[in-house]
Amino acid sequence: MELRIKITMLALVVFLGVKAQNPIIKHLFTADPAPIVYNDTLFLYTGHDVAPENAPNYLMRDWYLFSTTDMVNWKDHGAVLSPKVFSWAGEDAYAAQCIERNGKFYWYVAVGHKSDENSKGGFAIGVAVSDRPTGPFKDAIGKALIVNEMTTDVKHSWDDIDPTILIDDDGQAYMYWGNLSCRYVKLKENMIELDGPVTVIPKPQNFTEGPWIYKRNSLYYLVYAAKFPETIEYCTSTSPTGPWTYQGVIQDPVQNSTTTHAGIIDYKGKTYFFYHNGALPTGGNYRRSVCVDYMYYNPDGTIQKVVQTTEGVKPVK
Ligand code: FUB
Repeated sequence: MELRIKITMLALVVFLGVKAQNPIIKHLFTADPAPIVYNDTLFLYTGHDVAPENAPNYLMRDWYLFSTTDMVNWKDHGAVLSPKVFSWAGEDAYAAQCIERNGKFYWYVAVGHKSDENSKGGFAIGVAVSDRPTGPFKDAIGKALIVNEMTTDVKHSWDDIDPTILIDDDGQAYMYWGNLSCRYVKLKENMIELDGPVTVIPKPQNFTEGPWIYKRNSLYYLVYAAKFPETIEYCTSTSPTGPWTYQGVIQDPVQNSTTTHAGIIDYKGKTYFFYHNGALPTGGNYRRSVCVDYMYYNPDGTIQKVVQTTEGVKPVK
């Protein structure tokens, strides 16, 4: 009898162990997920929290890359980019997004700026480039694409963070970003030069930070972290330049972290919603972990509330 109970418990542990996919990265703290699909592989670019337990702020010194072809087995490619690549950058490696254009991979990053002739400091947006999704990446410009002095509608020094990119069907590229103010700018085809003025979007309802832009069935989606503690909410528009219509909440606050950050992608027939929480042992606001759950659209294109699970998603072939 005792043996049978032990076997049953073991089977349960194995069963639960196999099922508990979230957080998907368990051997280090990761944040700010940004997925892309390239050549049938899903590449997941993330931030990396290294703050000690009980630290009062972020400590983020590099960006990581993971990949999968089945949504449950993740390959760790390591810290493939760090602020050291940018001679003008300080140390803070905040949210970023890598996209592919014409066989090159452009990784837009939020990073601290040293005080120099181009900026007095604060957060800036830089671009790294590589011929492969896995790097090596180098500074694509030799200076920041956006510095704090270029945006003056809000006064804090970390308002130029969290870049996200859209390449529209006509080839025009746009970058959106911001903290407490959401802006966009057109990019030239080379992806490393501005192609017009920075435009401040009339504040999307509850906007805090972390925009994620994409187009689906001719509708543009501007998804973002809202309020604080953060939820994920979204607007839609028939144009990349707006006006934006508020559509509601996609994700409620997450376990054990005041921030969350959305990265949305279709892969092998399903839509995946990446985010972070603080659910790992010793995790918290500055020791976060990337998770993934399913996301579903209604027939009219609106998005159903994401159900956050510990099981995560099922393997795909
Ligand atoms: O990871 C640092 C910052 O926290 C990001 O830039 C924000 O989006 C929030 O997740």
